[in-house]
Amino acid sequence: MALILHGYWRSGTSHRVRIGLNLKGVVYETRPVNLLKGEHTGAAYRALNPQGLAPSLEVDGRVLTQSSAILEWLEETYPDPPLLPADPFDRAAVRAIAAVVGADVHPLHNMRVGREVQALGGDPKAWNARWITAGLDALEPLLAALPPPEAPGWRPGLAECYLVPLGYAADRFEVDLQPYPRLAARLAQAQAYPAIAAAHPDRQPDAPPAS
Ligand SMILES: N[C@@H](CCC(=O)N[C@@H](CS)C(=O)NCC(=O)O)C(=O)O
Repeated sequence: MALILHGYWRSGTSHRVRIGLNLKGVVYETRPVNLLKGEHTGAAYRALNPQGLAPSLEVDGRVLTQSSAILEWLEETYPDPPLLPADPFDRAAVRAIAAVVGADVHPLHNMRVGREVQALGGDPKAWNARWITAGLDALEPLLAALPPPEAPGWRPGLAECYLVPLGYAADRFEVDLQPYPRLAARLAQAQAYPAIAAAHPDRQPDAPPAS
C-alpha cells in the first residue's frame, strides 16, 4: 500500500497519526500542509479533505480523515503490533484517555479557536494553557487504570498516540507537568522509543531549522 500523510509538523493530530504509523512500522510519505500559511483552507487541500483540517491519510488514492478514524483504520489494517490492549476493560480505559485528549482538550486549543479567542480580546496562550491543564487534571487519575510504563513487557500504544502530542502542547504553552507524575513518567518512557522519537514535530521535514 502507498501511504501519504498530509499534515503539519506542529499539529497535534498529525503527531498522533505519525506515532501510530511509526509504532506499526508502516512506511509512509510526508506531504506538508502549512497551517500558518492557510494551505489547509485552499482548494487543493479541500479537494482531499473538505473539512480543511490536518491530517489526511491517502491510501492508494483513497483519503482517510479524522485522526481517531485513521488510528482505528491502522489498528484494523495492521493488527500487529496492537495499539490496544487485549482486555475490553483495559481497552475502554485507553479509549477514555484518547477521548479526554481528542474530544475534550484538543478541540479547545486548536489554532482556529486561538484566533477567535484573540479576536475577542483574549490571550490564546493563557486559554490553551487553561484547557490543557484541565485535561491533565482529568488524565492523571485515569492513568492509574493502565499498566504503568515500568511494568514488564510494557510498550506504547494508542494512549501514547494521544498523550505524547498533549505533552508537547503542554511544553509549548508552558504548563508544568510536575503535578502529574504518572503522566510525566509515561511520557519519559514513551519518548525513549525510536518510533515515538521519530514522530516528534522537530524531526519532520517541514519543521523550521533549529536555531
Ligand atoms: N478532530 C480532528 C481535528 C483536526 C484538527 O483540528 N487539526 C488541526 C491541526 S492539529 C487543524 O487542522 N487546525 C487548523 C485550524 O485550526 O485552522 C482530528 O482529530 O483529525
